[in-house]
Amino acid sequence: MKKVLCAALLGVAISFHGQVKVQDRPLPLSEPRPTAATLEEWGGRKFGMFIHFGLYSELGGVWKGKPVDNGYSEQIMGNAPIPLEEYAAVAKRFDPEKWDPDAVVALAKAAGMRFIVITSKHHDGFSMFHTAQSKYNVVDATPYKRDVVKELADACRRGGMKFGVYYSSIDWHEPGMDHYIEGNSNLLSDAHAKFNVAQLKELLGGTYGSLSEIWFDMGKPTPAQSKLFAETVHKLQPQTLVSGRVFNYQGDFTVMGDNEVPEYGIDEPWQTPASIFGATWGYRSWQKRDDVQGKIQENILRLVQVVSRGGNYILNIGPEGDGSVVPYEADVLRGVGAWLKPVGEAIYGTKASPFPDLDFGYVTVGEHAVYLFLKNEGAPFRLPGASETQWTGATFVGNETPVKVFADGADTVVQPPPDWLHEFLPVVKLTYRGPLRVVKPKIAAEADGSYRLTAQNAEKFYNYNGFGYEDPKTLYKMRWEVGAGCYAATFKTAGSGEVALVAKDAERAISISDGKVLKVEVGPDTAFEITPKEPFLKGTALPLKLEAVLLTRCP
Ligand code: FHN
Repeated sequence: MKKVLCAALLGVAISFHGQVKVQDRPLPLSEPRPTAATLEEWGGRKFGMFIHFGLYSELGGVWKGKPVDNGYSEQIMGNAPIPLEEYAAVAKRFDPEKWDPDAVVALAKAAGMRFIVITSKHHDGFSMFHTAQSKYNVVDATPYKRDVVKELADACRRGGMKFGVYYSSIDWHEPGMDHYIEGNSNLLSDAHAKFNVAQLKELLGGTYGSLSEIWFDMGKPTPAQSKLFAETVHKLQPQTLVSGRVFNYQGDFTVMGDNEVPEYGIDEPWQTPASIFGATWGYRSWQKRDDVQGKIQENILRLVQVVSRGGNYILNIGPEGDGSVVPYEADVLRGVGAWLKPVGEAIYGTKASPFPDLDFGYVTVGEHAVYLFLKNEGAPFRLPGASETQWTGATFVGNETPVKVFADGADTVVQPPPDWLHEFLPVVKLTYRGPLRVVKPKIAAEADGSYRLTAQNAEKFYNYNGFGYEDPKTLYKMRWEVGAGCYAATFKTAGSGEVALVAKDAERAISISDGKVLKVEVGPDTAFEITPKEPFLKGTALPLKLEAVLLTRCP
């Protein structure tokens, strides 16, 4: 009864072993928040367009005739540095008459992107929307006089494209905040937090329609300020996702570091933001742009890596000061789209790979199908631990060429026909009936059948976007695959505390300290896991440093 009640209250997770267990992940934050269906839909979009567009686009990474190369070009004000009045004067000539929002939406579609997020205000504090909070905005301060964010929101609505905005919590245009500090981790005054809330109300009040996400970025808000920002968004639009860079664990999705593809699976919705050239997001007139094919392939690979680990990929363009899209960037996007179009079923709406890292490439999981993205010629390809799945066939996606699939021990072997590799990253679809059963490889046992579990050989799980940009992640779960049976577990720890031990069917709360010995049963389909004591909140770290757990067989 207790277990059923817990499962009902906390939700349940079905593991790839086909088992139902109490949810071993953080509890959601305060309501209202986006529903599970919204999160699922957001997670299924997989590929979107980021746009960094602002006064800095007009400068194109050049100040007083010289390239400024000591940081991102959208931060040229801080990098050059440019005095506030001189930077603000750029607005007088910012007239992006070639800005064509419908063409931008069409380009996103050609790339296979399913959402667009544009900078409504970057760190320079210049608003690209018609705010009533300051005249320092694109309508009141430029010859263009039109609301760029609104123009794009309307084009997205016309084109059936999801739309969101980037919002910098810091503002170099504010007195006392007018300079770059390390990590962009400026503290926010109460007055500035109020200013942000007033702008958020404008952005979410209806003028810009329903926002799919609001991409908070940077600054070092207090926990109360982060909560205030997230609550302001959700009160107005409960289904708008708040990015993790609102910090203090208040976001609805995790944001990786810039251009970072994580090495770990992550147990919550997440996104990798990427720029076409890692050194800038805003337009840089002097950027050397060559090898467009290489750039296309680099971005296809990053998209697939992110999707195979369960995330969304948002790829940036930096329009020029006249509003035009850099032709090279458009070519890269179209190139990715040309690859993606015939294999879209292997990307959109898929789930993360249940396999450990695979030498041949990447895997995603769809409806009764596993997709293999083949990086190299090393056929045949092996899927470890999947032989208990009832495979029903395999073909290349896009051209339906049949592929052989057969079992070899615990491996499933995939053998394409001779001369199969004609294009970059082809995709094979393996269909199956019933559940997808994948037995994870066990960690190596000692000669006497015992195990030494350490942080090094654990599968680790993190919460991201903690207290600030420099403190992005919290280790909250460690998991080890070991043989089934009864063990005496001896804990070696620095410190002591209460944790939950998940070993067979359910978790149990235990106090552990150095030298503690406990009897543990591990089931045939379960792993040995340590998490904070349940229920725990997003961001709760393990309360102690676990040096090792020695598992010796019961007599
Ligand atoms: O400081 C910003 C940067 O200019 C850019 O907007 C990126 C995009 O992820 N975010 C911050 C750095 O991570």
